[in-house]
Amino acid sequence: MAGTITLYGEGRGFRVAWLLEEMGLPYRLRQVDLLAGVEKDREFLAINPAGFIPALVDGDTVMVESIAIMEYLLARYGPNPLAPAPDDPAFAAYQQFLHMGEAGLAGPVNAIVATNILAPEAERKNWTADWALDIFKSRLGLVIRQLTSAPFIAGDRFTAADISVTYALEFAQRTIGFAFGPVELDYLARTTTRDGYRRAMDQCPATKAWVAELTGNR
Ligand SMILES: N[C@@H](CCC(=O)N[C@@H](CS)C(=O)NCC(=O)O)C(=O)O
Repeated sequence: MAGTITLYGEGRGFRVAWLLEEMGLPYRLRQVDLLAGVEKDREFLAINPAGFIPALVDGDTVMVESIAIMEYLLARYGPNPLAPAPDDPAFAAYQQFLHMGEAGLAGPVNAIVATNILAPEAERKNWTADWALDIFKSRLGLVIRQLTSAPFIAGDRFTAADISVTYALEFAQRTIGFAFGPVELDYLARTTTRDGYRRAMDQCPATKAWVAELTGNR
């Protein structure tokens, strides 16, 4: 029996909201304000004692890790064309880029963002942050190579791997001001004009306000 789906937190929770919108699954978003101090949010800490977002509650199921949550939803409420089946020629690229979006792109950017915001002034410029940026750039090279031969990251059609990678590219734009070339910008124009993306943005007020602030549209 399916339960009521509750998504805790925006941030990478945007990936999950976008997927839920694309799949047409009902859910509610429960805000988690990390800046206000997650230690004060006892209800959320009972869901994720480690205190990071996003988390998903679906009936008795409790999960963290945005990519794992996406795989759970696609398997639990699938099959769905957003997740190519193992016998689909797009399957290998799908799996690879679904995970690379976090492990090779957004994850390394996290280290740079934390350094820029939280590290003592004298420690902001350091070898590890430069290394993390090099990792991001090298994986981005694989993304660009793929996108020069196909409109979407796993091939001809939009999949959940595009949600993973699009989020990562926008995260890098918004946090470290990473400047992308025409291939990536054309790709972002394709993925972020989808109705599912717009609906997710409407459901995620903190993300929407952040983007508006960055683009001066307040
Ligand atoms: N690999 C995790 C990363 C989660 C993550 O870094 N979340 C950020 C916000 S988007 C966060 O909660 N940071 C605070 C912390 O990690 O304590 C995922 O994909 O869900």
